[in-house]
Amino acid sequence: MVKQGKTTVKAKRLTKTHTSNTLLLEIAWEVLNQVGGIYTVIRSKVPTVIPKWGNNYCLLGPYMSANVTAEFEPEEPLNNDPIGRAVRRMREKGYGVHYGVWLVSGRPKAVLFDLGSVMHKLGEIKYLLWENHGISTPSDDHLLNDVLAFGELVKLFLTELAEETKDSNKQIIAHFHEWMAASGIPGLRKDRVNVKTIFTTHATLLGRYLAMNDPQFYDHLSFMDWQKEARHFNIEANVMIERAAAHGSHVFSTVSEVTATECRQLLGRNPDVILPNGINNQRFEALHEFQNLHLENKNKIHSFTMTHFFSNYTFDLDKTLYFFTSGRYEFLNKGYDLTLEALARLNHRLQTEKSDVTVVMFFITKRPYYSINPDILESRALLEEFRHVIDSIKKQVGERLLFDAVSRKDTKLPELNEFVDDYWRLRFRRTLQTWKSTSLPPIITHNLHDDANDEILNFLRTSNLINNEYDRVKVVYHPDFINYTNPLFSMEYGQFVRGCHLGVFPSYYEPWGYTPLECIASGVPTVTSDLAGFGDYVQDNVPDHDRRGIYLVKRNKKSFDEAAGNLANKMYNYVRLSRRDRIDLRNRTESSSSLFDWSNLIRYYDQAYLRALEIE
Ligand code: U2F
Ligand code: UDP
Ligand code: G6P
Repeated sequence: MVKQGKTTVKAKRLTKTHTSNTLLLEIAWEVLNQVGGIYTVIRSKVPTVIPKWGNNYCLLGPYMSANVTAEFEPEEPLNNDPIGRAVRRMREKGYGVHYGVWLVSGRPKAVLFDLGSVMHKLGEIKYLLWENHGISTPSDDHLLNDVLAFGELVKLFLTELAEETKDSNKQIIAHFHEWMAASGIPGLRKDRVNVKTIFTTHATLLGRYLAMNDPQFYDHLSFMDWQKEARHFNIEANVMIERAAAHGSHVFSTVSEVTATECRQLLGRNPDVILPNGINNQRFEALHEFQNLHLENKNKIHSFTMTHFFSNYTFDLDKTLYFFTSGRYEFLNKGYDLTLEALARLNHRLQTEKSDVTVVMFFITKRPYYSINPDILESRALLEEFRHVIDSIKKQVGERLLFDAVSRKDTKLPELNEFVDDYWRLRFRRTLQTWKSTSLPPIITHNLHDDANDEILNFLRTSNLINNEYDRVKVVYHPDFINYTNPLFSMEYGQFVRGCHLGVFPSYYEPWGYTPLECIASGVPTVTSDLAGFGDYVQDNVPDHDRRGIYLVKRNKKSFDEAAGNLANKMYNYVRLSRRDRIDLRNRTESSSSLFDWSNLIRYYDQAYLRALEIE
């Protein structure tokens, strides 16, 4: 039995006979081209797909020259492979088609299309889209033009492939991800090309726009007039392509029940299957090492904390907990508003009960900025200076103490201060003097372009959550993603996650959401919400999620105030755990990650493929 969202379906099994008699093509804008989450879906899934489908599996994507050189190994298309023959037929007709291997784990075959090679036909493509499917497209939209070119090339390729296999017993499944890959679906159906089509949407275009602009999105969803709204946001052609793909595909799917509701309302078709997103656990697996990695990376974050706070005031690092949130800057969609409100409440509660715990909350997101705050860079330089001076003093004292010890007549301990030169004493004192600061530790690490209108900053300032010494909750807003080249942490994002104690992702709009899953795989407890696709999946499929350190904030049909209270309580309960409790919890969290590994979740894809194959 397979639990499919809120219903349970009797599962048939995808057998070796199915996979050896079927060519499976997965088509996405993000094949060898990282833009957002779909890249992660495809790439992380490959190692689970290849052992099943082998040479019958192939990815189709647009040829983006900048990415391709490093990750793509061109190969000669072979004549004994129908995919290779279809590539040759396309080339003979003058289309730019690259064939080779994507050099990632699993090494899948990939066919990449040169969009320019079909642009001369753009007028005709647009005319037929209007004539046959009633979709009129503007002429000056470059993205849309690229989407149509890609869709056409995919359609032509699948047509050639169907021609190549027509005398064999091979079937073809073409699995399209997101509207940007799927503009060829209506044409494939109209031309009755012998290909089974699956369309998976990872959000609806309108849903994302509406959720960002309407605080009562879910209440209004069932009354929305899709056409009126699409015109309002000036995305009518895009939405019509999305609808045409949804209605035209043999099997329609999305990534969560949450997005399925949106599909019903805004696309007018109920998804046939839900395809939850998994992870590739192997990429995270640290076996028994993961607790040590937490400590190691937490120490690196401690070093940031000392630099950031200790020139003004100090607190006990051993009683400091690191919370974080991360992702695109969508203040309401990602639940940053709720997180801030809950932090303010947590701060108040911890102050009232005179807690000796400090919570440092990081907001890791992307906003346009001019530079890193120079004061922070100076603190960093001073900390380095301290390290250098202290190392020199240590060395000097060490050498002199050894000399003193071996030449000493008595057994008295010498006065160590005497071993330090005046030069180093003075340098130490000077650094100390410059280090001491009277201004409060900054709440943001960078100088933003639009500091005055930033929603996170405005909240922090109006609620006076500005890193006062007496605050038990401190905030560090880092408006850039974290990586090695980023000087403040000098860590990769994954290491940063491991060093933290709790990931906070109470999204309002989130078709799936990889960030909480990545926390779990790293053994870091995490908060999600019942409005996020992942949270909804957990609610239905993992009844003991609390015990596993996967916390769900109830946002569905709850007021902002209730949800904020709920989140604040969850944070507070975490703060009250002892170190032993935290270690145990991390163990349970980490061991839960197998629930979300592709080896487990691939079964939903199998069901979709079986369903497609059953369609006459
Ligand atoms: C959905 O996530 P997506 O990644 O598809 O969300 P989008 O809004 O379509 O893409 C946003 C990503 O694109 C990036 C940006 C995001 O990572 O940083 N980006 C960019 O790099 N340059 C640009 O000019 C514009 C955008 C969904 F929302 C998630 O909940 C799911 O987890 C995911 C996978 O199913 O699909
Ligand atoms: N991420 C990152 N560096 C950061 C913060 C986030 O690489 O500093 C990545 C994170 O690992 C995750 C992705 O951004 O894979 C966000 O994906 P999610 O599904 O949560 O949201 P989406 O952007 O797709 O809506
Ligand atoms: C890991 C280490 C422990 C350490 C702990 C700190 O579990 O193996 O030795 O005590 O991290 O945990 P904490 O939750 O306090 O950061």
